[in-house]
Parts: sequence; C-alpha cells; structure tokens
Amino acid sequence: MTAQPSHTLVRNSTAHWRESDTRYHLHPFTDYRSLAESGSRIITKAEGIWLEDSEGRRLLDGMAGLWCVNVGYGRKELAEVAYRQMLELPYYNTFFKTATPPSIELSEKLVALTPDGLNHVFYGCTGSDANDTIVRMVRHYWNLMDKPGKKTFISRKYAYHGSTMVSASLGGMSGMHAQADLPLPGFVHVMEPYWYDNGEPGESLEDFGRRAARALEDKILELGADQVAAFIGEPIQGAGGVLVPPGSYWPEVQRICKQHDVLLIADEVICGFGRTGHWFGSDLLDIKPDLMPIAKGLTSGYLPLSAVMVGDRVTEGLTERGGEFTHGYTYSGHPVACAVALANIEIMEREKLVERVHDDTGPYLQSKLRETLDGHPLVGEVRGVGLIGAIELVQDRKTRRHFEPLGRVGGICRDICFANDLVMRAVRDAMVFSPPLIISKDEIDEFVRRTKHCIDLTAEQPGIV
Ligand code: PXG
Repeated sequence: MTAQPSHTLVRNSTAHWRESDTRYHLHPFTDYRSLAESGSRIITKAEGIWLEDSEGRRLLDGMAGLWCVNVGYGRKELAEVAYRQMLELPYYNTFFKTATPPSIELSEKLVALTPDGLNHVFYGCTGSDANDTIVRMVRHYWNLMDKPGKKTFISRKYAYHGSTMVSASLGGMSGMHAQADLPLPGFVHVMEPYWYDNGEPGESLEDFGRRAARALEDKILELGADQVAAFIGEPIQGAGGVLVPPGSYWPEVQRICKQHDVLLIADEVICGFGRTGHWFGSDLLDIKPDLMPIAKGLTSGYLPLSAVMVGDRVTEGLTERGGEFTHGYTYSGHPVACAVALANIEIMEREKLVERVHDDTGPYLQSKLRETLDGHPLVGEVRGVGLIGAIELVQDRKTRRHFEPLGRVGGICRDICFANDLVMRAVRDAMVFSPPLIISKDEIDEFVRRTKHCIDLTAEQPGIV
C-alpha cells in the first residue's frame, strides 16, 4: 500500500503498464532487478500463431505460449463454450459424491484417448499439482499394498515436473533445488538420456540409450527395490532442453520398472495432445505408464486444467483397500475448464491436427530446419520430432564442446530472437521451440527464416566465433 501509482503516465499506455508491472507484480522465473531495468513486453492480443504487443508489433510465437496453445490463439468456439457453461453452471465441486456433466464427459473422453490401461482420471489445475497428486496417491498405494518402505521417487537430471515443493523435488533442476533446499527427502535423480552431453566418444546412440537406462537400474539396486516407489520421466524432456532419448532407452526403462516392481509415471504435460505428432509421447515411444499427468494442451491453455490418468493397478488398490482418499482441490473437475477441454479436443479431432503434425507439418519443419542450419558454425545439432525441437548452439561442433559459461550464448540468442519478433526459449545454450500445432507450411518457412537470421546475428556478436 505504500507505493503510489504514477499519475503522470497515460493509463493503459505501454509506459504505464510497464511502470505499474515492475512496481506491483512479481513474475515467475524472473530476475526482478533485471526486469525493473528493462521492463516487460506487454502482450495484448493474439491470433493463430501470432502475438501482438502493446506497441502493435507482431511476434511469431514459436513456443505456443509455454508449450501449451496447441490449437492456436483466437478460437471463438472455446470462448463460446466457456460462456455457455458459465451461464449454465459456473462452478460446482466433485467432492462428497457430486459431479458435473463436463467433468464426467471429459473423463470418458480422456480414458478413450490415452494409452490402454489408464481408465480413471483425477483432476487438478496445473501440471505441478497433478504431480503432487501422484506423489500422494503413490505413497498411499504402497502403504495399502503393505509395502510402506517403497517411498523413494527416482527422476532425472534436467527433468521438469513443476514448481511446488514436491514437483520441484521430482524435477532435476539444480537452480531450483538450490533456492529452497530441495529435493525433499525421498527424491533422487539419475543421468538423463542426453546424448549430446553424456554420450561417450565412439559410443553409438543405442548403446548410450541402454547405458542411460542402466543408471536407473543401478540406482534401484543401490537403494533396494523395496524402497523405490516409482520412476518419473517425460517421454521427451521439454523444459530441460528437448532431450530426445535414443530408441533403446524407454523399452529398457520399462523392463527395469517391471522387473523391480517400480511404478512408471510418464509426465505428458508437454508431450501430450499432439505435440510429437501422436496424441501422447507414450504412443510415440510405446510407453505403458501406470500414471500419467497431463495439462497444458488439454485445454490449449485457454483455462487452467490438469489431470492424472490413473492405471488400473493403482485404482484397484485405492478402491478395494483405500477407504477415503483424503486429497483434492477446490477446482478438481472444474466444469468450465472441463467443457473447454472437451471442445479443444473436438477441434483437434475435427481438424485432424495430430495427423497433420505427424504426416505433414512435423516432418516439414524438422527437415527444413536441419537443411537450413546444416553446417552452420554455431549449430551442434538440431533435434526434435513433430512440432517440438531444439537447436544446440556450441563452440565446437566436432568435439561437441559447449560455450562457457553455459547459458550465455543461449541468452544472447533468445534476446536477439525477441528483438526480432520471434519467441524462442533458451535452455542453457539450446534454443527450444514448440509452435502451435496449427502452424502452416508458409508460417514454418517464416519461422525457419527468422530462426536462421537470429542465429546468424548471434554468431556476429563479439567474441562468439
Ligand atoms: N510437467 C512438465 C513436463 C512440464 O513441462 C509441469 C509439469 C508443471 O506444469 P505447471 O502447469 O504447474 O506449470 C511442466 C511445466 C519453460 C516452462 O519455460 C515449462 C513449464 C512451465 C513453465 C515454463 O520451459 N512446464
């Protein structure tokens, strides 16, 4: 209450918004001093894959917001569905033996869409709370199974599973751990299947994939299988830098989990809903998870909604032995969010967006980017599948040597992209992308043209090549 709003600036002008924003608003994942120096770019509108800022400049959104606006911006149909549902029933809960038609219909739809064996849905609002739900549910499950020792969760370095205390503990981001004395007890991490960093000279991709999976088995043996509750992994690690695992990795992980009676959690928050050209990353990589968190593309970001798809084994344990499961959120199964999710899935089906990414735009983007950047002095590798990928910027392509300090060149490139009206994220020095699934081939050409231009500009910065 001590800060006074500025009266000298015109309300709803860019200058007013910037000033007010830095004065009152603490942003997520932001260095506050640096934000105060530069101010925010204020995004006011969007249509298709294009954002517009408060100064009328159009930006190509190569990230679909935060990997979520799969059906693109400006879908009136989703607004109308939300409006109608709000008039009909804006809110009711799903606690204490009540339900609403949208939450029931969406559950049926999700069970039909997701991999076999995931036949029940538990709702939340964010990917983070979905992962908290999973940890609560799995700990309860092993207690019910008279195996109370099985409490440790194994995850991987560079994993991202959310930002709450538990989901950040599941994640493998050292910067996040450092700030809050994480991980909590009972969360451990093993090597990620990141060939570019971890592959030995001369080691084949498939051999590396098996070695990365062995890191999981070694950890289970070290802890004792009777102590291990579950393994969690994103089919393709997204926020960790779009780490596409070798083909040998997931089958081996699956074998190991089965052999040691460790539950398998596939975090589909980014990979789900068509991102890879399949409905789920688990379909692409033939993963059969026991539990599967979903969010983001579930509503294309139009409203917050997440869910945990729960496999029969866990559901049966909870149902037959569990009594009341003492967990849930006010907004679990929110009727408006569920109605929007249903309409969003309907759009994806009607417009055959998954097929389009699989057969057409995914391969087109991946090959065009590889051709365009082939031999570029700054580009170590282009990786990805469907409409998710990364461009690894490196000091030396032959020896796969990174720039030092790691992250500096990525940050420079990201800022150049932003100044040139292209939204791409930098993860360390990997430029990551995940445009809306409705991106056209002409727009892909424009995306690739802008990307190359910005990487060229990065290479021209003093002290880079
Ligand atoms: N799992 C995965 C795989 C994610 O990518 C979450 C869980 C957590 O979801 P919520 O809805 O709680 O944010 C995520 C989120 C980035 C970025 O900059 C990535 C995410 C969120 C915010 C930023 O890459 N992923």
